[in-house]
Amino acid sequence: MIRLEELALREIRLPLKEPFRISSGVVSDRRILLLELRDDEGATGWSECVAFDTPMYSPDTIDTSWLAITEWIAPRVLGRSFGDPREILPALERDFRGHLMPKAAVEMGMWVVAAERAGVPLARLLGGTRTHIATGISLGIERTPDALVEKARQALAQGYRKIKLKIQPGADVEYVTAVREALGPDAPLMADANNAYTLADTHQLARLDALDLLMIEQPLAWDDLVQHAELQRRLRTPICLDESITSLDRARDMVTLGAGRIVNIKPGRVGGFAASLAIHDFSVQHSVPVWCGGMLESGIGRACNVALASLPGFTKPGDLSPSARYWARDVVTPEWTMSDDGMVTVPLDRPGLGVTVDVDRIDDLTVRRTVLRAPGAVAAV
Ligand code: OSB
Ligand code: MG
Repeated sequence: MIRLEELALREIRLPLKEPFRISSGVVSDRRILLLELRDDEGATGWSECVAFDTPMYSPDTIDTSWLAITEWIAPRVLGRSFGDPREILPALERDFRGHLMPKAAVEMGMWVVAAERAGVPLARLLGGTRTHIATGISLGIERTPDALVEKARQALAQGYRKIKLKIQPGADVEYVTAVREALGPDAPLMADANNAYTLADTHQLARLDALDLLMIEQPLAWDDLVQHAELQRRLRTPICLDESITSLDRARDMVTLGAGRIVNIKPGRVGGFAASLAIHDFSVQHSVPVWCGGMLESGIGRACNVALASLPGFTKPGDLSPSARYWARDVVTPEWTMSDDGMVTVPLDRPGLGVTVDVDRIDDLTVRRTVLRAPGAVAAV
């Protein structure tokens, strides 16, 4: 049983060490929406909304998410009893379209509170079995192939188990070829286009087949499945869907249509943990490999991703780089780290997120905060 008494929203600004460029936009000063939750017995938890500043990845943004939580999501959960965190998303989905990222932030926060209350690590509550998770890095678009080669070389030397190269027309075959030649035939490379192509580019994309990539992520439109199926029939390289998979239904459609062979699960994109678990279970049943994507999260969102990625079906390395790849200083202690052989350790020695949220640091970074309470609830002292 879980009953939320209080939900606080905060926006923090956390500058990335260097701007991250994808085909659809660039992120430099990360605006992050964090949630602090408290239940009727005083158990607390933190969660992160993965939306960006602008709708360049999905329709959600920081500002629309803030509005959606305060106006429509919080009133559906505050003061209401849920027997199981799996009941939360259905309650948020009824006659309420879209806004999956803020829905996910609240839903995941309630799982964190449930884990705290039960005294178990979040990874265990979700059904995770792995203690260490193979880690990949996502490299943004660089000005020249040489600049990308340098970054990729460093990543391989650091131990990363998968290197994802962001591509777009004009920065694709030449760039990936340069990296393949520099790193050798065994380097675990993949590409991510973030919707930069159309079927008219099939010939260019098929040239990537010669480069032996693990997969190509979301080459076509962000909400497409049918054209990806057409493209997959003409490519040897497996297509991995990211943006297009917003629910279990879309994962089913992917399999039905042959629109892709691998799924990138970002819990923040699909409405939270219950939907992620459903997609995971479905994918395992259908022998579809899954892995955990990233959204340049702070250490709080990263804790959620690491917990999810500990499930057995997450058989490919996740975009779970350590804190130091992104930030001069993270908002959790200890910060997230990676071993020399590219593994992140699942924190199983304590309940909830498994890391301590540095509230003083978050206070320093906060630019706005608002507290919502259940009807009749009393403010915490
Ligand atoms: O498509 O996975 C993506 C970052 C911003 C927007 C979209 C994506 C990404 C990443 C970052 O690939 C992965 C990470 O968090 O390290
Ligand atoms: Mg992607």
